[in-house]
Amino acid sequence: MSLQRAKELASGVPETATAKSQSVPGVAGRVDLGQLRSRAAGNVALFGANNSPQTAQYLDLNTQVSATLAVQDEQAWYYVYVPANGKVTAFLQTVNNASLDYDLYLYKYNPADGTLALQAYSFYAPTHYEQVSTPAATGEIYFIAVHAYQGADPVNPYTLAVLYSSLPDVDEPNDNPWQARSATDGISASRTLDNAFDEDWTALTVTQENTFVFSLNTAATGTYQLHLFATNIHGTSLATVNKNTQAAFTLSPGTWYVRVLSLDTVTPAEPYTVRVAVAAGALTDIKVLNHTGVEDYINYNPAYGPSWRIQTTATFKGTLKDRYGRVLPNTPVNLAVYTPSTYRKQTFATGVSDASGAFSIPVELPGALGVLKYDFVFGAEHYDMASFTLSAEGASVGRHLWHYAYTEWYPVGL
Ligand SMILES: [Ca+2]
Ligand SMILES: [Ca+2]
Ligand SMILES: [Ca+2]
Repeated sequence: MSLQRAKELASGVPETATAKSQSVPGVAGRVDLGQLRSRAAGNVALFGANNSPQTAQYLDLNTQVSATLAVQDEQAWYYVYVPANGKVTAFLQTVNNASLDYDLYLYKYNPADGTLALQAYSFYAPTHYEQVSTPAATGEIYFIAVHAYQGADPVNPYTLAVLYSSLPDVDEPNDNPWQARSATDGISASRTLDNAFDEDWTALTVTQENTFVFSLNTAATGTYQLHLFATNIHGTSLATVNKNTQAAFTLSPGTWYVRVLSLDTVTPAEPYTVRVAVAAGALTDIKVLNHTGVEDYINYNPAYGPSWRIQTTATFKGTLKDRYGRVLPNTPVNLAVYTPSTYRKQTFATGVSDASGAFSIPVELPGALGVLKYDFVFGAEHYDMASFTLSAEGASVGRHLWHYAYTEWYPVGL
């Protein structure tokens, strides 16, 4: 297929994301598929324009067609046959003219009674492409309507492409803002881009202002991107997050839109994960418990200041809060403990904060060598310098540790 989509749009005029107030074009009467098939096999010119469901033009999946709409409110109808379970995507490259507004509709055909049921619509502003999709099963028939909502151009054509893909993810259909999945105060999803046109939209409701960390991770080789929109879904996104990176944005209460797509190729079998989560402002009340009987918060060396004494089995505890000091539940916390004097320089562990923002991460550490010693009257405690880092959603805290090895007791004099 040669059709290229303009995924990176020029700056648009701000528009709102609310659906237009126009009513969906009426579907007059029922469709007799037998008549449609004879029409497809015969001379199309005999039957006039395909401006109603009853005169819809058959399209093979994974093909495209270019045609014109001559007058405002005219419709052009097409239908496709689904050979196997999967997804049908319709993509409309509209006429590039700011005074024209074409829209796109997708209907499911009911063979029992010949009626059409609306599955999806796409109502972008002028000059923006339109796109809809639907999960589809073997043998089903879908109808597609192109509608000249405002203006028409009898000379310059639109181009309609209809694609079939076999591996849609479970959150489909979500190819446009009107088909978006809903989420509140965060997104955590694993999805795929099942064809090069696939867009995965989420409508994110933010109930209170906060800073959110956005990330998009995938092993797919294409140029996968996450785009953030406010109400202007028609123009340039407010922000872009490239795959395998993260960024933080402060969002006010209201509805935001998150779109994931690829600028070039997709790997349908390779999932991506999209995550939007409240950014951590601080990790507080940190303490390190030690289960081997050396638990203490002491000062072996005034040059470093006091810290925890650990041995081989320890638990790191604390509380995660957002930038406003509100506890941050259900958030992954990563622990790294550095023991450079031992055979294993780094030990990693993870936990998740509970409903109170509290986390508790147990970790097994290598035994210390005891290259340093802290003298007291009757002996010396041998230890190594160690350190840790706790991090979560953009915040981190770290400190040195005393990695206890053993106690050497001096001979008691007579
Ligand atoms: Ca439109
Ligand atoms: Ca998808
Ligand atoms: Ca999608």
